[in-house]
Amino acid sequence: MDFREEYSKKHTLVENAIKRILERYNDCPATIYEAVKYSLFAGGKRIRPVLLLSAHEMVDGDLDESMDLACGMEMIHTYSLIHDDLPAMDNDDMRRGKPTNHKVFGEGIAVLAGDSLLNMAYEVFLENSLRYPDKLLNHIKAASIIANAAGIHGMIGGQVVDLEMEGQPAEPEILHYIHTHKTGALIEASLRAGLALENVENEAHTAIAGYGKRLGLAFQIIDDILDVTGDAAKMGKKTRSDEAHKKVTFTVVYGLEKSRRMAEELIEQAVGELDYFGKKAQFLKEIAYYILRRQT
Ligand code: GRG
Repeated sequence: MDFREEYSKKHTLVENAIKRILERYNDCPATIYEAVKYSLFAGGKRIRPVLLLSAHEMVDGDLDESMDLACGMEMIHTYSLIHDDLPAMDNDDMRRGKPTNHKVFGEGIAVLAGDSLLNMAYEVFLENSLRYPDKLLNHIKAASIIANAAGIHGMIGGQVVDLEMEGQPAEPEILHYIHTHKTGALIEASLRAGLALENVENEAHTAIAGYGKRLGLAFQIIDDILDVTGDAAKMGKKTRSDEAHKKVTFTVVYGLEKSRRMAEELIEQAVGELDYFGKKAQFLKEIAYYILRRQT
């Protein structure tokens, strides 16, 4: 199977699984159901769930077992985007080519839609773990990796520093902290959680974390580059938004060319980390190159 086919197959599996999970909530108040559904199905790339499933598959895991974790990860990601777009944060009107959640449903409902998605993720993790009593510890470990990465030691910590640093002089160390936490943490956690579901050697955990850290940072460097050079129509949101918010970014600190080179180097190193897994790592290696050439 070629890369596109494989990605699209996993994307569809995630799409269908999220739909099935959401149906369990269709008896809740209609407004919040619609608000949650609107952002969950606004056309995301589903990169984090695809990474989680692929890491699990690489160590011979059964995708039925990791699917709910993958969907929960996408719910956490979607919540973060809804909240990030709010007037109190980045105040963005468009996301994925559509009006942002608060533009359609109002700020109060958008806050609650984000909260609902975050809560839903942990409901899904806990319910799923009960289906695997023999592997309860693996499931708790995987959920705990994700919870940690989404919290103040991870994404929220990065977002706080990102907000605080707006308009401040760009220091490389702070930039690194923001990017590895705000964006990198969930990407790395997706991969580590996929592995945590199976009992693998310590070297495997080290290799996947090495891959995930580099991939996550490269993902955000590419995001910084696309914010300057990307096509707003293709991306479905305003470009040059970092400049407007006076954000600390790689392109500000290192310039476009050096940022691109740094992303390329990180991707090569990330791919190298996967050699540990031999041929089974082929798809994750290809995802790394996909991230490097992404236009959206
Ligand atoms: C509000 C707690 C909280 C955190 C927000 C994720 C985030 C932290 C802010 C988003 C700001 C942003 C656009 C960062 C760039 C990297 C990023 C997360 C891009 C969006 O992810 P993609 O490209 O989006 O995977 P899709 O739409 O494909 O799901």
